[in-house]
Amino acid sequence: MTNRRNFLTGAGAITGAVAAASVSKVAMAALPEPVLQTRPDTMAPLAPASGRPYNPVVTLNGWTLPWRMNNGVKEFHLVAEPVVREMAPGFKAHLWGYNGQSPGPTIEVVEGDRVRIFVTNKLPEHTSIHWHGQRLPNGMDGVGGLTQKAIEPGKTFVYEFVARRPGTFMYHPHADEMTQMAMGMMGFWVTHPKGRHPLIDPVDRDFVFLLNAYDIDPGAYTPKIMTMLDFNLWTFNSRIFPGIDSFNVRKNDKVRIRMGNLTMTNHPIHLHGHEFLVTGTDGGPTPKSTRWYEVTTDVAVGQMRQIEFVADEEGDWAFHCHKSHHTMNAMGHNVPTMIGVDHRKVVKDITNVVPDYMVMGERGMADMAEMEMPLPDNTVPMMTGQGPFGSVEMGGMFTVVKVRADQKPGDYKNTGWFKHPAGTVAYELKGELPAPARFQSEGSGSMPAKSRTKKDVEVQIRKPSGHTGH
Ligand SMILES: [Cu+2]
Repeated sequence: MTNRRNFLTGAGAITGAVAAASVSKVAMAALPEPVLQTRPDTMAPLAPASGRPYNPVVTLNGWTLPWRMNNGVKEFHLVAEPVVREMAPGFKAHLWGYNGQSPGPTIEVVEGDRVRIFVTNKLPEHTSIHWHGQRLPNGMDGVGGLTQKAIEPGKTFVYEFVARRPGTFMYHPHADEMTQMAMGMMGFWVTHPKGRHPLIDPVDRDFVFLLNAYDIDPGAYTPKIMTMLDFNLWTFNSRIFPGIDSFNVRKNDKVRIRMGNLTMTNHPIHLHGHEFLVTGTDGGPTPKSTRWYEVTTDVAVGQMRQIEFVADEEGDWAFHCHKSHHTMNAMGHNVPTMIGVDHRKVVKDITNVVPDYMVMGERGMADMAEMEMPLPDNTVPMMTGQGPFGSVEMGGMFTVVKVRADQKPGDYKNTGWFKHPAGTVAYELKGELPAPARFQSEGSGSMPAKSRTKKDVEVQIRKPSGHTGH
């Protein structure tokens, strides 16, 4: 993680070039300088330099957009443009986004703030921005064709409204939406309450990220935009495990995690080791009477959820989508299940024809994580990630909440793997196994058939389909 000073210094050099390329010098004077980010790291929270105070959020593998105050109005400048996003070390994607990254920067304001957002279009086609969940004048809602003219390439539009409702929001185009969202155009928005709010508790750490998905063939750089369901990269903020940073918190911190779903399927998000409450949606904070403890919450398409918990158990706690295919990276989907199939007899025949033939998945797919298979450039293994005890065998929508007693308040640094106290790790049993106690009812069912035969049924495995057995 870098500090704010570093990233502003780094962004400064790029800013000039963008400004010159996008708008004239005269027009520029009226616009706040666009701030760009070229790195995919989780940036330190951006403490408000002007306007009313609040406790800033931390964007997972992202950053918050600085603003300038102009006669009491908070002015932001978003630049819609092609970007290169590192999705994981060794894997870069050519996406579209805002201000150098996909997703775009998080926008943070305070309830009651008047906000003016300049949107410059540097894409090869027109765009618009819809401010998902906000109360605003209809003409500021950002639906191309319906509430405004689309923003043509090279043009800058201005959106202006008062952030009336505190809560968790997002922004995304409402013009050629399928293409532009498949390419990564989206961002997070948080409106902080203007004072103590009966339904919004102060927290020690407040994290945000978007659930998104891409279809990029192994070795390719650009997403396939026509894909509707069969995506192969399931991402938190356009990052895949092991490229997603951990949530680093101090023991007993009250933690809030806000997430929004801009994929085309639902994601049951699961936290290990703690129970949480869903304290808000994109409709605002939830009434207290509707809150109950859970360890998984489903985030449906186009929804936002904010969860809260007290991180009172030290350790490295998995945090992931519970759809097991969403914790995998790019893979071929047409792989037959080979578990339990004895390949020994056929392997010899096949290797006569295909010398490099390799038997996969005979004992499950875990071998895939360790196999040093040749991969094309610019991709990552299907399941990977080295933990302190071996491969984590994960990908996609997976990260870790690291709860540490010695994490300093306000410090978001990753301090490495948890050191488990002696005697608290699952261990291998050495010595003789006790005889298993069994019930006598195996296979009987709740209502045994009248004339059940004792004969074993033989099952033949015939896969892949299209092949006939012998
Ligand atoms: Cu999922």
